[in-house]
Amino acid sequence: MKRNEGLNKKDAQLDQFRVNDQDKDMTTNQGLKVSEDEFSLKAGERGPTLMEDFHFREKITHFDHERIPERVVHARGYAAHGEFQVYESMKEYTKAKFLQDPSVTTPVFVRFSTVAGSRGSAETVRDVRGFATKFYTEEGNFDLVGNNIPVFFIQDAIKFPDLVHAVKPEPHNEMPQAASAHDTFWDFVANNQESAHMIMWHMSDRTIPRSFRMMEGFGVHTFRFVNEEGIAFFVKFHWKPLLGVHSLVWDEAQKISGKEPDFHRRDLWENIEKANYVEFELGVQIIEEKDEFMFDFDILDPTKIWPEEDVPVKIIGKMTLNRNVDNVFAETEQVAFHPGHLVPGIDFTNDPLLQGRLFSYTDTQLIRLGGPNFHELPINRPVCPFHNNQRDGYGRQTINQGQVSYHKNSLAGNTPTPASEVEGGFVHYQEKIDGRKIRNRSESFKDHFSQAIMFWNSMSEPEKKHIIDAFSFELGKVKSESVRQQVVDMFANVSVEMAATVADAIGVVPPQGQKSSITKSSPALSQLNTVKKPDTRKVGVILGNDFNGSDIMNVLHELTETGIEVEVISEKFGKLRSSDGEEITVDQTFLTCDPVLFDGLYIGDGYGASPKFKQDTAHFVQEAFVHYKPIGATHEGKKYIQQHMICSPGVVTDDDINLFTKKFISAISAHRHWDRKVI
Ligand code: HDE
Repeated sequence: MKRNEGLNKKDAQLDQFRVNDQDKDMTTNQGLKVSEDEFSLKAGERGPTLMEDFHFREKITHFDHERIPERVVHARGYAAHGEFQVYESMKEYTKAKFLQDPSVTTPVFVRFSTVAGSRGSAETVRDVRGFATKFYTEEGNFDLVGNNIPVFFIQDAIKFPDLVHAVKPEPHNEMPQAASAHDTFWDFVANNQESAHMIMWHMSDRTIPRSFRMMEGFGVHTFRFVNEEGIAFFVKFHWKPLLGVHSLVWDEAQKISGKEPDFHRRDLWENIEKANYVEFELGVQIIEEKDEFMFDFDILDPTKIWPEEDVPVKIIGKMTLNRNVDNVFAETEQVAFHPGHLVPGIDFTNDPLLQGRLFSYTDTQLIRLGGPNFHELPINRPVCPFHNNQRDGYGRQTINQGQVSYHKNSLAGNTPTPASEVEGGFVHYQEKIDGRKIRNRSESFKDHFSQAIMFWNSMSEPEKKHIIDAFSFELGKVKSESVRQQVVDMFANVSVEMAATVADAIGVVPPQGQKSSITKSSPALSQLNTVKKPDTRKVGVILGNDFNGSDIMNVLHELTETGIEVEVISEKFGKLRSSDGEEITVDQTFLTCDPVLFDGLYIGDGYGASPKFKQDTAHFVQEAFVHYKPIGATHEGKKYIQQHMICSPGVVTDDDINLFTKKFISAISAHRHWDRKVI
């Protein structure tokens, strides 16, 4: 299957199910033309509705059954279609066909999600983000069901229900929604100390991403690559966003939850609609089998990373998300991912978290999608043919022909036939296993703090401050003083200084202890070291009538040319006129938008007269300032800025319009200006 062939195939497959109801006659589901859809059939104009009104009954019954159970975790998600291409053959490590030929394009479907909240919850809550990718390969579907954080809370899948019960709203009052800032979550943390490393990530800026397009993805578990010769390698998967890794600040994230609960999906949807396609590179870390025990952690432990400085991430391909779904329910809601959907050349390891997931994902689809035939839903169908003796069940769509539905048989020539390994049959990696049946965990899984310390050591000063603030917020919401104390005592194992600062903020006893002797850090973990680009940044442009047309239009033109999205904000919708005859359309009013919805602000010109305008501008500037955002100001805007804040990092006010534009674009690329004194 060469370039685009796979894509065309998936598209053609979906096409069979696409229906456009526009300009069509209305019918019942049996195809009968409907003559009236507003009045139920009654015995007389003011009489009772009649049972024989089959159209009414069909319509209401279907409506009554419109909802399916939401995912028990990752209920709120958003997805897009795209394609993947490998940069060079990975033959040396894996025989997976979609990783061999750089000219082959593989269709993909990616669903991003939050974990804890219900399907209608806000999107910028502090939470892990799911990052699940379905590759429709010619050898079957391969699902990489990962998160935006490379480690997990627990080491064994049997503890997953406990973790999820603890983080979900508390059962006696169903509060709080989509938040970990409550007693049961932190009680779980303090009493399950394997969560320490993950909690450091959870308290960091990683859990409040600016956009799905600006976060990393990780397969988390250690998988195996197996090549044609049968040689296996340990592998970890990474997705690296080409726009870099960027976050919101917590105050902003909370405000967005109210102002725009759909913030992340809107960002994804709008950027794809504008052809700002979303790009991630696929990276792999590879460890040879002989090196399995070379590290000071167990490489099968999902609470550990392989530091990139020790095991480099090899970039092997690129995924581009370039098409929005046609229908969110049919595609995003009905897609069924499973870490056990593999292709030859990729295999599992004994990571006990991964092993448990292999059971859970089919089981959950049975309840969610109502039976065993969810693989027949258009979004889940492989692009290659599938044949076996499985039959029947709720919602079966395939019309299997013939009398034989068993193996072995003679009536159908013993078909469908299993394929040997050389014919492409999946053969599990023949790892030698020799052990006793026990419920236990390896000693090598028992160090819970070294990598949590490494994470802390790797953070820049602003990132450390955000972590302390996040702990103080979350634990500040915990009512049990005992739980607060337990958590602070636990995190003294990471940094006594950090724990003492949090203890002080939340009113518990500061822990005693020594500074850790672990000094290792991994610069790759700090978001300060990420790619910084202006592309697709959203800048609000505050403007009024009589603005300086040539200068302002010039600035806006340059910003747009650089790939920055600009939206003109003013008092009223309509057109603004410049003093030199230019016209510009207002995209938002102060009422319909908010400073938290922009990456930066440009305070332009022409608003001197109205006190209300000044008041609204003050609110926008104040918010952008305290959220460390780039602020540019020229003309009247500059006068305003100078009255309120003199010369601060990320505030650009140069008179020379070309110099101004250059400096403002560079300030936008930097994303946030942490060296700004905000208080
Ligand atoms: Fe999941 N997880 N999970 N998970 N997970 C589900 O499957 C589960 C874990 C992840 O967009 C469920 O279809 C267990 C780690 C994503 O549709 C369920 C354990 C990682 C998604 C389930 C884990 C993930 C899910 C709920 C403990 C990162 C959303 C609905 C071992 C590597 C996929 C569903 C989508 C969804 C079980 C832990 C990622 C219940 C038992 C670790 C991205 O089956």
